[in-house]
Amino acid sequence: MAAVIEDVTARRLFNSRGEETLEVDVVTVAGFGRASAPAGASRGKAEVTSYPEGKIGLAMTRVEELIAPELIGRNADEQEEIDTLLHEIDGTDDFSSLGGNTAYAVSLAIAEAAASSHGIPLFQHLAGYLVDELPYPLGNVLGGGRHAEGSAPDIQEFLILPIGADSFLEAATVNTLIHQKVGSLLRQRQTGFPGGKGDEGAWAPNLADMDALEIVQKACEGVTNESGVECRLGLDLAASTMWQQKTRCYRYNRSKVKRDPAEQLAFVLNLVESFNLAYVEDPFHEDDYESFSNLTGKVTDCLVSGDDLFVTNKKRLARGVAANAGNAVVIKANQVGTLSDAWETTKLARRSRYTPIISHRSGETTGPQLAHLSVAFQCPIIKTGVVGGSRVAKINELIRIEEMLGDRSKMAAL
Ligand code: 2PG
Ligand code: MG
Repeated sequence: MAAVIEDVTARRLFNSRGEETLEVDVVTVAGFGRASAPAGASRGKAEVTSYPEGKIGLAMTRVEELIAPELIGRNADEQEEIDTLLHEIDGTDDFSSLGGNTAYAVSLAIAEAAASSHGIPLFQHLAGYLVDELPYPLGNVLGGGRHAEGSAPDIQEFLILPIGADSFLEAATVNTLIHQKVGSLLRQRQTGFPGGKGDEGAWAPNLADMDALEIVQKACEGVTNESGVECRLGLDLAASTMWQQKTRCYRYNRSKVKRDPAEQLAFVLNLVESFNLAYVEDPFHEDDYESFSNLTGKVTDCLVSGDDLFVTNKKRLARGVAANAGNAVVIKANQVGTLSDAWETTKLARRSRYTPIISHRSGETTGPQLAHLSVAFQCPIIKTGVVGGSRVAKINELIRIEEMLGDRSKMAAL
């Protein structure tokens, strides 16, 4: 009885970019759940539709008029059934009637309300008592592309992965130290560096891609030496944002270079080798399974990850697995709408030996739940930024989860 739903309401509030977003409250007999939806800037074209045509206003009406009446009286423990019901109420293939973000906020608020009704943490409600692994935080320390403006680098995210950390707290500490060191190296290099940051709290300097990589490498090596914790580099090229269908080239605006798919492959391969990259996300545009496959066949000890390519969609991932188009997949539940959909894709990833990387969006809220999803979905890596309130909300929650697990906690196997 504790988790029987008594009320479902929605409100309009703001994400970290100051854009309007949706928050949903779910009240049960003995608990309460609240969840809000994030937003992407470099969105995959196969993602579900974020909001219906009428935006947040219509999404709120849909929660009130279509979703709440169906959910009131049901049990919030029935996550899968409720997620299926959201699909049925929506009635489209891409959540364009309710909005994927509406479905996501409802789905997550339901899970949160169920956990609260039973007085247990969200990750244990979703996955049970036995889960005990913490993910490594893949931290964004420098960036450009769609997440910044002006003459920031063309590449969207320069990432770090503290693979040698023994605990989540240590891993998070190392990431903050590297973020700080990148900042001081930038100040040394550019007198008058104004300290600007992009959407995810990563530094957004006036710098070319290669110079940016060298700075992050230097910071990473410095902190690795000082702390004794091995740390490696990664990139999210978000290549769909550079791809020009007309000329069939990737256009690097800042460096004024165009690369055709073969040149892009050679460029990325050279970066992987020269900087010993542990992680490369979206090195090619979202329909180029073939280049993903070529790169995957050529690298060793590097995760080749699809974000815009797979959009957390099980069918697209299955196609990728068949084509050997990577060895890792970004999991963003709002790309598919519900927790159950995201979990299905995560399970397929694991069965196919693809590393699932759970991820924030560039426009985030301060909701901490991504931390719980990372542990419950047993993702060995979480991509959630290093600094900024909405990023630290997830990092700090993982520190709390690690404390909660006590002696049982361990870092995931990479
Ligand atoms: C990405 C994300 C998050 P966005 O491309 O991986 O870092 O950006 O949310 O803008 O899609
Ligand atoms: Mg990405």
